[in-house]
Amino acid sequence: MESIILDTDIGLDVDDALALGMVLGARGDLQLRGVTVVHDDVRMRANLAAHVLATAGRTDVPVAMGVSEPLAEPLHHDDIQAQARVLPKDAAFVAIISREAPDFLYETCRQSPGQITVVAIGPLTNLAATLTRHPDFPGLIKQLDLMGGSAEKDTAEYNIKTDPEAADIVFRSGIPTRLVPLNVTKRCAMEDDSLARLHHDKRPLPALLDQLISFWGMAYHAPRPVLHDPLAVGLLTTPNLYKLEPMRIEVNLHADGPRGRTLCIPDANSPIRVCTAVDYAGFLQHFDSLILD
Ligand SMILES: [Ca+2]
Repeated sequence: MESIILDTDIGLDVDDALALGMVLGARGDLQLRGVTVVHDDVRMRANLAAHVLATAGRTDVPVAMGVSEPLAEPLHHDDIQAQARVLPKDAAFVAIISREAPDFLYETCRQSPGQITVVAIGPLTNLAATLTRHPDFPGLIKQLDLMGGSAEKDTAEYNIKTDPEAADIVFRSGIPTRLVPLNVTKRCAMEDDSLARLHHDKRPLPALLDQLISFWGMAYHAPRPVLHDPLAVGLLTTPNLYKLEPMRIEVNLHADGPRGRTLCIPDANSPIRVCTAVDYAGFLQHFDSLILD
């Protein structure tokens, strides 16, 4: 059983909710110790995370609000109203705690040193804040699994370009890290058959995920979710499907180039392992087995 904290920018793309659904479906393998939310409207994101958890009957999982503003990049506002339409009026969202995400991340890892994996599927601002506030954090966390960056030339992926300085702090921290980059994740979309099965699955959590996909799809004219963030969860639940290679990552912090571009350089001594290939068919089957009936 692996203990995890999910650090997410749930609310913009729908893949964060699907990643959370996958974690909840993997109850036998993953113990979810908490959810932390990051970037922009963290109150709305926390409400969404708490609502997904409550729908799955998991009000025992604490939700902590994190940092809204990137370290140096100006804040751009994510339009997260589409998925927020699912939120019940006047809900109490009892799982939301008063502690800030960076302190929650630190304290939870300190209670179980060397045992907790943080799965980070949003901009890395919360983790950078944790490292800045608590310099002993790298010795307490087990590992970091994240979706972000790209190994393609001159590509600045959303999570990194939203806060390049935070990503740079995290990549230099020495924390053992596994990373699934955009060039790998963008080829993995939910299939029609899975979407149809989700649509007809009347259990509360699948029904909510179906509704989130529907509102998101209407708002962004998107035909189907791409499973960027669920692929970061799969690193723990089906590691044998991934090919990983040690690399160091240099984040472009300059205005040109473009800013937030990641250079992945093979380096046998790096604590970071970058995914270069996934068995997509195997992953889609695994994803369905956790989400669907
Ligand atoms: Ca995300």
